[in-house]
Amino acid sequence: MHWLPPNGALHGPAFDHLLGLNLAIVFWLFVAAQVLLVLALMRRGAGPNRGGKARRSLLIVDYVVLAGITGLYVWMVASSHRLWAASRESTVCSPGVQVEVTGVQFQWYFRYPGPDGVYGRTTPRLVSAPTGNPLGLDPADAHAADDVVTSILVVPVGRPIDLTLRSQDVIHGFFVPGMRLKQDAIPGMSGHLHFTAETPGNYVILCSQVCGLGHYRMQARLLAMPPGQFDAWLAARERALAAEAKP
Ligand SMILES: [Cu+2]
Repeated sequence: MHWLPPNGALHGPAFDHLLGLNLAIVFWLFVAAQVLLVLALMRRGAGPNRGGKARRSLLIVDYVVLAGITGLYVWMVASSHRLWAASRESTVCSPGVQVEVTGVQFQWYFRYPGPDGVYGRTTPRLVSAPTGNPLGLDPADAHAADDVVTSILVVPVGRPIDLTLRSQDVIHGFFVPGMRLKQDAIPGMSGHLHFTAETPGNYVILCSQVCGLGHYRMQARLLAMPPGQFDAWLAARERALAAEAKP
């Protein structure tokens, strides 16, 4: 659909098709409701209804139409569920890329688990953005030493991405229109979101929940790049981390 932002995700065309289909169904239901309304008004204007015939037409308008619309909505839910569930299963096939997304008033942070593949422990009392530890990484945990924290979400194209969504304070809405992704980040819970980027480029990341006074400026950037370039980028970040850690 021409009025949607350009799509960069593998599941995008299926999502756009479903959106168009749902909008078309709702549009024609609206038109049908208006036609029924006008017909009912015209019949009422034609004079008093007569006994059994009026009851029969009421039965058709009330129950048959109601059953039809209920069936249609059930079908709409069932047909969209597969697409919805595919992006929210709790596991992702290897070699997937793991990234943790954390919403904080009013900023998004992204964490890569590093070569060990395990996210290090975080502790709320260690959270300190001014000293470069916005997620509260615990230095006592060995897994935390190689965790790369960034304010831009860099992903490779063609590889499945497994996002773990978290929030440090209030409910934030992780929203990437160009990747057809939208899922809330809820404090105390970690949700999953899967996708595969297909087109390299820059995509805007927004917050779709009104999360406070600075909500309007809660934006970040998703950068999709070829896999080789992504590996080089991550390796450079790891080297910088190792150099920083050396006394
Ligand atoms: Cu927010």
